[in-house]
Amino acid sequence: MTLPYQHVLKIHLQVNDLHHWVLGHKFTYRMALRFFNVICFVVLLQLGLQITADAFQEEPIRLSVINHINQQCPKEYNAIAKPGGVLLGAMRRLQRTNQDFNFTASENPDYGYYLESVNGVAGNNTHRTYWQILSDSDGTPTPTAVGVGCYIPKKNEHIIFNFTTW
Ligand code: B12
Repeated sequence: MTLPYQHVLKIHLQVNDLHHWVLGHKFTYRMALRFFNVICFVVLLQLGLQITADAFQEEPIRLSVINHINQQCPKEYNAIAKPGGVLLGAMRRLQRTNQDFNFTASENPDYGYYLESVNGVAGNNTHRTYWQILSDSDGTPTPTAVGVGCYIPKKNEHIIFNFTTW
């Protein structure tokens, strides 16, 4: 049976061995401290660079939801798109981070994603209603030529989801 003081002695001897090994290799505590500082500096530098790179990887866009049919107040959101990324990505990101915005979309084999509903209001074939997608970059809202799964918004672009009839 090993007594507790024997354990302490064993650890002490092992630490001593390590200390001798360290000294034998001319590796002082001061050097260890300097090494630790360099590691910390490199890690912090990398973290800083990563944060800066991420900031450049984001393109803000403005999303408006207009529903005159149900006499709802227009809503506006700030969303983040990736450079060259599709509108659907920015919408999904917004949905994850803002409880006030939600949507559903269905996949179409030919044209990508069809925007079915926004904030709980869905288009309806009987009533001939749908969510029109408009881009308002120059003050004249214009329907996009493709759907949310294919449309690539530009930085600071204003996108409008307009509930209307066809
Ligand atoms: C009628 C029509 C509509 C109607 C569909 C109503 C209905 N339920 O019937 C309405 C007005 C809703 C519509 C909306 C849009 N449309 Co449209 N539409 C057409 C059109 C003229 C005929 C489609 C059709 O009936 N085909 C015959 C049936 C039997 O085939 P189908 O495959 O079942 O058709 C369905 C799909 O086409 C789907 N659909 C219609 N438009 C769109 C758009 C997208 C992005 C998706 C995923 C599906 C989809 O709805 C049809 C009925 O279920 C086509 C052009 C054409 N000549 O094909 C454009 C067309 C498909 N639409 C187009 C576009 C861009 C849109 C919008 C994105 C416009 C906008 N900026 O708002 C929106 C969709 C918005 C959203 N909520 O996602 C483009 C798609 C181009 C692309 N490469 O993505 C097309 C090709 C016209 C064009 N050349 O610009 N559309």
